[in-house]
Amino acid sequence: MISLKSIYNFATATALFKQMTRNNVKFKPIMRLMSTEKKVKQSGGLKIGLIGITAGAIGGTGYSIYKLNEARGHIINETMLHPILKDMPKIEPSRRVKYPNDTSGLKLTLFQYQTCPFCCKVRAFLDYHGISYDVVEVDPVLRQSIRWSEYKKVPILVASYDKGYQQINDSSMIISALSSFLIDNQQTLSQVINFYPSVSFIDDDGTKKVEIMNRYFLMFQGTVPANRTPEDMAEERKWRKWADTKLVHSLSPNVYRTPTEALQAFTWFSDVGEWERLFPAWERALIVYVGAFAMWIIGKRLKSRHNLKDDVRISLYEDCDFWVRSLKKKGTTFMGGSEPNLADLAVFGVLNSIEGCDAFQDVLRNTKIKNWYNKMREKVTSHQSHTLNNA
Ligand SMILES: N[C@@H](CCC(=O)N[C@@H](CS)C(=O)NCC(=O)O)C(=O)O
Repeated sequence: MISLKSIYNFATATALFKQMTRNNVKFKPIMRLMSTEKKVKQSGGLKIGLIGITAGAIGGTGYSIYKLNEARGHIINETMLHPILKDMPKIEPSRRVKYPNDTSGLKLTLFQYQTCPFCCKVRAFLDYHGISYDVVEVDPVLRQSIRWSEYKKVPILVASYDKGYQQINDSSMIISALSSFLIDNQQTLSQVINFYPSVSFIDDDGTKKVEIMNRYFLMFQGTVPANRTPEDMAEERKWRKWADTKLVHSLSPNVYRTPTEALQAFTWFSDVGEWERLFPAWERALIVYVGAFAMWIIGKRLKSRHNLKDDVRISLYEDCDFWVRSLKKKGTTFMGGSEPNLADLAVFGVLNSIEGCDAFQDVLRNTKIKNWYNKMREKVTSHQSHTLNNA
């Protein structure tokens, strides 16, 4: 599931428009008023001219200063992106996932949407390694349960440790930081976080973007695990990035391809996210119906933004086949060899987020991914407390 902020904006814009029409706000008279203002009598031409030049000079200087400052302000060090919280946000978990063999020593709370591909990646990682965690299911439209956070996307992970509560944002960063911490436990979690500085910048389209440096890198202060080589770690990073920047973009246009499919997807999101138990009926109905409608519209825009084929299913099949072909070329069951690595878990997590949608059944029927996917499912759901320690 993709940014439901857009749904919220869409809903707000619709409400605003309705209110304006209800209040009889008329657009034509406003335009007429603007044109009559232009007809101000041209008396005292010289005086007006001088005022104009002065105002222009002041305005121009101000604008130049603003532009210069803006250029300098393009890169901002976001030191507070992963803050240490003094208190745990006071929100009851929606459910607790407990693995009896968990030896990580971590106490984690995951703020998530059950079917967000980025959240599914994090859960695939935690479940595969048998690391226990609490879940707070966030309402994707109102998002009250992450109001305490300046970062407004999910997943957000809060890890409790001796000095407080470490907030970690961004799925890939969460996975890299936890892996690094668990493999090389000479370092504290906060020390690990320092390896992932963030910068923000204003993108060409004027929006603020945040880039987390090194987010696909594992960081070791002590020894590098004996079973890893620089080449296999580079390959793992490459596929993790592919899952985030390529595969994930095929999902929305496929899942929300028609109004019926969009509604079917949201009905499934509601079931697995337990929206009926967690949210009031009106809120659930708002998310399902407004969400399905808005995402059906937005899905079309995403299709052209990410250059998907006219028949969007083909793009999704091609991505899945590309992954399977690469595995075949490697000649191993998983990208990680005989056991999944972070690349397998990322691709699995992304696809797992649409498991209840028609698009996923079509993928199983029309590509060769089923064999790998089912093996991954078995690995992830067996929670065997795979040790991450440096062996
Ligand atoms: N790079 C982030 C992306 C997270 C993301 O975009 N999450 C979506 C949900 S699938 C979200 O929270 N969107 C809300 C918004 O954009 O305001 C990650 O990997 O965690």
